[in-house]
Amino acid sequence: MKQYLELLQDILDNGVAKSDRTGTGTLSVFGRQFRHNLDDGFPLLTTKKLHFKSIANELIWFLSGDTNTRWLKENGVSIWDEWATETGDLGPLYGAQWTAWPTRDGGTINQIDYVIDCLRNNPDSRRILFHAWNVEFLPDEKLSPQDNVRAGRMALPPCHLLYQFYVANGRLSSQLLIRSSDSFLGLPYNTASLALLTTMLAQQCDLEPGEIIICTGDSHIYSNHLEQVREQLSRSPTTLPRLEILRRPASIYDYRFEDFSLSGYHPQPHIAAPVAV
Ligand code: THF
Repeated sequence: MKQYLELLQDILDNGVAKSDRTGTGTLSVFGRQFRHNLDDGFPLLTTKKLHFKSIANELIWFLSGDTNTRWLKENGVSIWDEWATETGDLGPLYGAQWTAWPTRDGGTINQIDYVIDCLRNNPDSRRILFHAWNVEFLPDEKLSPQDNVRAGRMALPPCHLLYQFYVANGRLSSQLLIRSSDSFLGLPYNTASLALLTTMLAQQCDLEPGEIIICTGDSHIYSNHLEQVREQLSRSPTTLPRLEILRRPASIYDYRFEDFSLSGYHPQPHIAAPVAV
């Protein structure tokens, strides 16, 4: 994905040194966008090996409404461990807001059901979106992630927060706003996750996958990822893999990792980097 490498170069060239919540330090630019046509292949980086299983299982976990790391761990995914309590809880973040946004009367709203209903019955709508930024449950910045969870808040505020969908000529496109983009570690995950979600929604709604568009707010590289970024920029992207979904699950909530078949993924070696907590 050339656009992704161009963004990394842009941050190196134009980034301003900024401090951040985690105390690590970043180079940062504001407001960037890139797009990818899903006909051109599945957007999983070829310039470093990505763990597709973590990406797919994280998405399945979000859609299940689960906000505890137990299921993730059982399925070989450790990317949320740093922020969880001893019992694995992360508070009401993504999965909770996507599928069970709390209402005034004590009920919940499933925003994913709403999106599917719109895609099937009102595909020209300009309101086909779901949002994770539920201000009432955002963490208190003075508390640790774990203390926030104990106080009934999210361990972390959502990074990828607004997902919007668009249908034209039988094709489903999507646009995602990432307010804070860890461009070396998180952004490749978020990009592949959006592509996977778009492909799943298209299958469920009898549409073809179209384009994905990623919009990033604070687009940064952590100071302890600079060497890794330079290594990655020295590599050339190769042909993207293809994603096939092997069956049509009964609903968007019934996908399993085994349903996804990725072919032709021949990435260059993994580049390890520490995650800022
Ligand atoms: N916090 C920070 N600092 N960066 C993020 O990208 C991030 N997220 C989620 C929440 N907080 C964040 C967590 N997502 C990795 C990838 C995604 C994460 C967290 C960590 C990571 O370390 N990836 C390794 C491999 C690890 C593995 O697959 O087991 C990698 O090399 O890609 C972004 O939404």
